[in-house]
Amino acid sequence: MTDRAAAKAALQAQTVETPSWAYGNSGTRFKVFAQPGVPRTPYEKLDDAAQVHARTGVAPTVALHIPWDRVDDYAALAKYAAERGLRLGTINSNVFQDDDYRLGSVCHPDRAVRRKALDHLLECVDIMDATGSRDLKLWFSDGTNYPGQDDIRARQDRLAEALGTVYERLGEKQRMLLEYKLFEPAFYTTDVPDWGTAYAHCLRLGPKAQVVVDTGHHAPGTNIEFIVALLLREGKLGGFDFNSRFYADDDLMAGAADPFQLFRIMYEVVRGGGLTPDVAFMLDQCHNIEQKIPAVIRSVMNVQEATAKALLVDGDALSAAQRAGDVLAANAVLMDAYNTDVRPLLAELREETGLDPDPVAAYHRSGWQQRITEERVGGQQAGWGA
Ligand code: AOS
Ligand code: ZN
Ligand code: ZN
Repeated sequence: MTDRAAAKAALQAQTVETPSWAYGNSGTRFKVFAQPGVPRTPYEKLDDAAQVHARTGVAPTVALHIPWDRVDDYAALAKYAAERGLRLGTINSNVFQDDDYRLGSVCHPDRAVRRKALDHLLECVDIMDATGSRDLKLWFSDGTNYPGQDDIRARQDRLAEALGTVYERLGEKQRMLLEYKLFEPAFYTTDVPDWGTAYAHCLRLGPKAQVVVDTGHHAPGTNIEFIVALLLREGKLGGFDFNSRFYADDDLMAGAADPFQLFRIMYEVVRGGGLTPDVAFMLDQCHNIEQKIPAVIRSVMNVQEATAKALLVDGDALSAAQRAGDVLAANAVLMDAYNTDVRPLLAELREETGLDPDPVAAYHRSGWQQRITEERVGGQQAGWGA
């Protein structure tokens, strides 16, 4: 038997962090399509994020990206967020957009470039102190394009040294989340290409180092839910960057390309006791051709729907079928939950908490899109096209 009330309570407690860069203009390497009304400052990105939270009720934190969201006074930015019912979330570092990083950042063969990258990462921790952020997200574009270009083992040593220095700088309640990615922009070797590499570094570093799973960063066909189950079992799953992929790191809306995969991932989260604040549920997406705010709202709803279905899996029936070796019955229990229409349950939950049952329609009725289109002229590019 499944417990609807317990499922609703768990859904109410789950929060989804939205990324500041999803609100800005973005594109591919071929073209950035400017949209009317996009934010011109980090403050305006928070205004848009507040719309997502107002409609969904479960998106109270916003991930920042340094330097794209650089401001003079981070405490003032945090106060501005608080006035809108938001908090500043994960700080995303950037050691990939300067010319100096052509051969890498913390793995670069030149000590001076490594130092520059490390200084940026340490500055990000200073910013976390000012914003009250818990997590530093580290994604490195480091790698090589040609066999022999650099020494694979030496690069791992350089990476370990930099990570160790950042780890030592973390405060008592701060964490570092190490993100892996199979390829891109490097095409031969990537210095943190997979969960195993990230896990090995995090294990050596200690409990404040955790792995983050970006759902778009695997080879086609990879069983992501297995990785999730394993990391949770080892106490090393720090969070997710949710997005959808059809081909590579597409950064499309979470739950759009493969909602069944998202359900399977969320089932392992629920099964592994990962529906807690210790696991950060973040979006890492770009909305290049669709309207941004409703796309973020839709993505948050897609994560909620996958979570709701995972919570509705009849655990007793499933383990009975598994113990009996009844393959078809066990599969049927999982599929029954996946095939349940959870939209009425979520609509009910929203109404109970004073929200409109249809967040996207409520957003369109709110007049916010017309207002920003009129008021904001010359909106910003998110930073880069990924
Ligand atoms: C890059 O491919 C990664 O997904 C990063 O997580 C992310 O897009 C970046 O950190 C945004 O700043
Ligand atoms: Zn990511
Ligand atoms: Zn990515």
